[in-house]
Amino acid sequence: MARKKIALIGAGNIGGTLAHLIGLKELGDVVLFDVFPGVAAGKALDIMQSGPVDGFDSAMSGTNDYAAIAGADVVIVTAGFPRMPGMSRDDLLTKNAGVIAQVAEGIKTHCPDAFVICITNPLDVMVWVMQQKSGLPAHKVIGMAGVLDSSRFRLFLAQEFNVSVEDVTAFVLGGHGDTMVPLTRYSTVAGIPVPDLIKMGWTTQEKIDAIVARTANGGGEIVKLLEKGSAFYAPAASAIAMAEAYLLDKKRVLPAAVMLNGEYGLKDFYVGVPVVIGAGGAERIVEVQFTAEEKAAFDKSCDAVKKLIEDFKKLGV
Ligand code: TXD
Repeated sequence: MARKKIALIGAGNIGGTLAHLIGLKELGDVVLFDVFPGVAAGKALDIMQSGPVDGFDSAMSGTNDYAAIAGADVVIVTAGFPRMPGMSRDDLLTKNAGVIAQVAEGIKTHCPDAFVICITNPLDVMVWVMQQKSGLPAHKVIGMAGVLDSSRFRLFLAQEFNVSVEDVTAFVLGGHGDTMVPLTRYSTVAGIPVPDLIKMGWTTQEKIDAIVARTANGGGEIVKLLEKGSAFYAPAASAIAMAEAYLLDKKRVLPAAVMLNGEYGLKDFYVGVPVVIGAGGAERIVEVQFTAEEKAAFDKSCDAVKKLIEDFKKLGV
């Protein structure tokens, strides 16, 4: 069987890291697409040259020609502009919506059967634009944010409890970042929910509140440290977990931005919820029962996403 083909649209920090991980995990061949084809080709060649050392054979190439993504099985999209000092969220929305519309056209023309994972910010709106403009079925177009947010949450919880990250699970919902909704009663250490761990004296509510706040600001904390650019190792690892779930039909239950179709009482827009990812794409949305407090937080998060979609519609891109 031929190796799988994975197209990475955007060969920046996340794009390059994605390509490296794909090689190391032997997930398939890679086409790196960027408006700067030299950067894409340079990274492709550099990573391929690590293959003999690390023992992988993935073929990698860089391009600015959409024809090169023809027949891709998976497309991961990071193309766009980062937020610069002085730029408003609306500026980012306008610029990146135009980029995503172009990318959607390229995918629609050259690989309409692909599974598409969108990463570009503002995430929940960009993935919606991708689905609308590409016309691909909604279960084949999803957004990465929840895996990253929950991975950050898991790390901070593991550090608080001094246990392995492997034994910590976390459950987050809602839009990416600020409005993320962590469900602590579904977040556990080896199956023991966080509220029980508070009762057991392992931690305090105050400490958990601080961890939740740090998680929601997880991206900002890194932007501040890096001074230029945003997080890329953990975002890339998160998207790879989603691609792997699809390519290997693992049916993993991961939080992702998906198109809701009546679930959680909502329709026709993307927001982060847990979903089963397998060979069918986003195969099944997990709908949990909220407490009143959780529902209020989720509604607030959805309202923030809806407001951005309304802003986008006014742009007429
Ligand atoms: O959880 C999440 N979803 C995120 C999202 C976590 C971290 C970062 N997140 C967002 O991902 C971030 O706000 C950005 O919107 C994207 C990509 O982040 P990255 O760090 O990789 O940004 P870079 O290094 O600036 O790379 C973007 C590349 C760069 O090489 C540009 O030349 C290219 O995108 N670019 C394009 N490629 C193709 N087509 C077009 N039109 C285009 N415009 C820019």
